[in-house]
Amino acid sequence: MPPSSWLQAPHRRFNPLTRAWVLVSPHRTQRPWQGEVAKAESVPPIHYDPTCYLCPGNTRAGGHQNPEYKDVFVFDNDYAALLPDIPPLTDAPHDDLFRAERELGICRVVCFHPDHDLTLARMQPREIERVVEAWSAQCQDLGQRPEINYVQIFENRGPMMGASNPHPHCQVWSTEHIPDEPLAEQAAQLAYLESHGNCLLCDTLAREIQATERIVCENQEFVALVPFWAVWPFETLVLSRRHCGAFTEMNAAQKADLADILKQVTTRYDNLFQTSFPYTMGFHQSPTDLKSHPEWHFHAHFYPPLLRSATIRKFMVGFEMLGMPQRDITPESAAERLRAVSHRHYTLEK
Ligand code: H2U
Ligand code: ZN
Repeated sequence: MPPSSWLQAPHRRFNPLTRAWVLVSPHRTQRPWQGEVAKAESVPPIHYDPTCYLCPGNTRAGGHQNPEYKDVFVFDNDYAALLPDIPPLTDAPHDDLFRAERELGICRVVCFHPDHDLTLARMQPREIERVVEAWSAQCQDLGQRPEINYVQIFENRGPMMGASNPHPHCQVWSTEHIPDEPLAEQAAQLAYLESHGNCLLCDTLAREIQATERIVCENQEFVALVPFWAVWPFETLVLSRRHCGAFTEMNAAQKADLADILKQVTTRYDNLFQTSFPYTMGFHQSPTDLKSHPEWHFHAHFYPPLLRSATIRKFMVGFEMLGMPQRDITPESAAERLRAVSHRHYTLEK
């Protein structure tokens, strides 16, 4: 095989952000598929659902009543995975083999909009900007608490990703310890800064802009791309053009453009298979541990499970569970497909 054909040959790619590898098998995209190809059924919109725990004015499962909110509404999770006020667990095992320690935290839910039927893709940019403002305010509020050292914001979109409710919302889990994923990214970014004197993601973005083939969409402040090392078929990384560490460091222009790029990415996702595209999305940013973190570059990860249609998903099983992640379609062809679909939401075309 000539050396230039590496893109057609099975290969592995390195993710410098997590320092893990992904196996790419481009030759397998030709293999026959006899599985299901059905389109997801569309259901008529419900703007207010009297049985929804998140709709304005309704009573939540925990017994609290939601206000008649008009834009964004934040509340403490009624079934929080973490609690802010537990004493140190002095009786917990703490040796080389069995180790447990306290994890303090605060969990909240952010309702994006009173309309039960909306999604980020179909909200107005100004409305998404209010959500960005709310995320920033949450980071400010939670981050200033001495017991909180990391604020993780994430959205589970769609039942395929385990979202418990279609009402547009996300979760905020803030913790005493930095969780494993951002911790691994922090170590890699710090090591890169120390060895290269530059930011890892600033350098990555410069290379991606030069290469162009993995870029999906962009605006003045942000670029969305399928990273060279993407694991999920249509995974994207949303990178701030400026070296900025966290929500709390963003100016008004950055917040407006973050709202815009989130709408652009989610619209292209929905248009790909003409469905409300499922994903887990979240932001990675510097910890709130009062230390200086010049290594941190703010970004969002979109991890969508769909592979071939509105119902056919990629499973991380078998070799992926026991060996390492693997993908068939290349990140370059995934980016090409996301670029090729309209920037206008398909529901507006009808
Ligand atoms: P997910 O859709 O990503 O599961 O998020 C919904 C969260 O909302 C979930 O963590 C919380 C659940 O605990 N929730 C409440 O706090 N109160 C309710 O009445 C319903 C759901
Ligand atoms: Zn609702």
